[in-house]
Amino acid sequence: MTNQVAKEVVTVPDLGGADEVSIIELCLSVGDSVELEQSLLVLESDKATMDVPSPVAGSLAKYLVADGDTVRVGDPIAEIELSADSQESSETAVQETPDAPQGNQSQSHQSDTNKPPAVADPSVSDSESQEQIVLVPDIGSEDKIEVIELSVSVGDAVEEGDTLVVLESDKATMDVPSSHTGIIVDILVTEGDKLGTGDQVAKLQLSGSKTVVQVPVETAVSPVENKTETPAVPEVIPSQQPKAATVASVTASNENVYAGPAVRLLARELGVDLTQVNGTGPKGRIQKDDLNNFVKSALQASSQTQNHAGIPQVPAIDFSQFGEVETVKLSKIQKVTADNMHRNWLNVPHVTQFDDADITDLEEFRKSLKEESEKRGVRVTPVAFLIKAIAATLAANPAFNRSLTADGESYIQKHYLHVGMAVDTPRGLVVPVIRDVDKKGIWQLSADIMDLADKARQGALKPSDMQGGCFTLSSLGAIGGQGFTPIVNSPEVGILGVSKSQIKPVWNGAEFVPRLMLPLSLSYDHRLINGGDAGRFMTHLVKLLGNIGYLAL
Ligand code: CAO
Repeated sequence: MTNQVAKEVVTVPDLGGADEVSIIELCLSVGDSVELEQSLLVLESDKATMDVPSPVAGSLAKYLVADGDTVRVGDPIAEIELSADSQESSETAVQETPDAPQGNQSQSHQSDTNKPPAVADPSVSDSESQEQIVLVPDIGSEDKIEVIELSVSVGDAVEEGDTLVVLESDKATMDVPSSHTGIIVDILVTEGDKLGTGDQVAKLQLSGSKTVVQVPVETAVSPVENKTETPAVPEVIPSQQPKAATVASVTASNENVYAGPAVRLLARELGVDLTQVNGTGPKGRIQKDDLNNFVKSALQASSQTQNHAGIPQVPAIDFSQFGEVETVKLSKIQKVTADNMHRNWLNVPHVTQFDDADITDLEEFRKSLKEESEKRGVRVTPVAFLIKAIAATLAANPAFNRSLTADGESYIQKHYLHVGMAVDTPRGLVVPVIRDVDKKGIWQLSADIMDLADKARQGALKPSDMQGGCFTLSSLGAIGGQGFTPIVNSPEVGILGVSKSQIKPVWNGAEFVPRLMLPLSLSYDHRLINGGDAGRFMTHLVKLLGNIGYLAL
């Protein structure tokens, strides 16, 4: 038993003939967990791109190279801290010391996986013919693999390296590239055929020798569901194929996507269509960062669409061109209010209904309370009567005391009567809730109004003070105005806007008489409230305010 963490140094595997290659992408960060066969980095020669998969599972201790470095076969490239499983299985096969990198370790592990064989059959040529037959190379298995795509047609001009057909097993997708430049004179397979090593694929017409060539297979370790892979020029190595390195997506496709297996795997996991992603790597190769940036901007675009519900955004304007300006940050309350208003405006189909309540008698009665109000230290304003009348009207019109469920399939009928009251504060608009209004008299309600309005202005309201409202009152009476259309405070379904009372001439059947009239505007959610419901609500409310004796009943 040892407490030491075993490590494996991964080296550059056999490059299939390439002398030196550049590192064009480090796929992981230090500390990342590494799965067996997960791409550690991407190498690129002048002809091909190769992902170097990890020969062991564990976590990335460090990279021993940097992006842009040039490396050769056997150069150490990364150090992996082995997981418990890897340690057990590596007792015989893996060297644990970082000081002794083992150039073939990767190969020993790789041999377990579905890879092209180490050595392909040599080319066979006939210099007297103009034709060349392309064969399936050594696919490292006795099994036959299905042709899933014919990438060319008879008559097509192909260049050396162009993909002729794509094969797919349950573990890998392989492109069979053309070994020479020429014209396709015959395709010797059809989609769905099962091919094995040495089977004929296509016949080329070319000027030169007749050559029967076994070309290397370009393999992607992970299954490639997205067939939109990429072109690049694959390296043709008649005598030897890459062993440990997995040649990445250097394959042709209609959509011209060029990305490595790690990026493709991530794209599949995220559901990203790689044809939509711009590659910023060499030859337009899609890097992990390209994918990340694509996802980020897609999320941003989607959140903007949600915020604006598909409505074109107001263009940003530089107002300083018209005169002196300053930019002031919104307070938290202002931002929350803006979000809530926008959400409610967009979600709730609003209708607003108007009426005037004759509060001549109400005001006379309220003024008669002045002396007692002073004794009690309570200020009684029309708002206390409005809130009391709203609760009574809600009780008589329960349709206004409902909320639609989020799925729109049901409504919640509330059997309590809590009324919210919009309060204008220097920090912004807040709506504290007066609870159980039906159980309180005008004195208590007036005290509650004063208390909550004070707390609101001092910023001392608790979140619970602003929750649970059934309906909202927005009274601008002390400020002014003849009427306005308030926005429903969803999930409530109704809100009453109250404007400044005025003496108006009212026809009593015989003559015009001066009466104190209070303008009311009732906005409602037309999903749950019909015009009839609203008409009944308003009529009931106007009746109560016109004769507060009813409130005592
Ligand atoms: N018409 C005429 N006068 C009115 C009135 C009305 N509809 N409502 C209240 N008043 C008078 C009262 O009679 C009182 O005057 P007196 O002291 O002479 O009797 C004075 O206005 C009281 O005003 P107030 O604002 O101090 O107290 P209030 O109880 O009327 O209102 C509150 C309390 C918290 C509702 C109010 O202060 C407030 O903040 N209103 C703003 C609500 C708002 O911003 N709504 C918009 C939301 S959506 O944008």
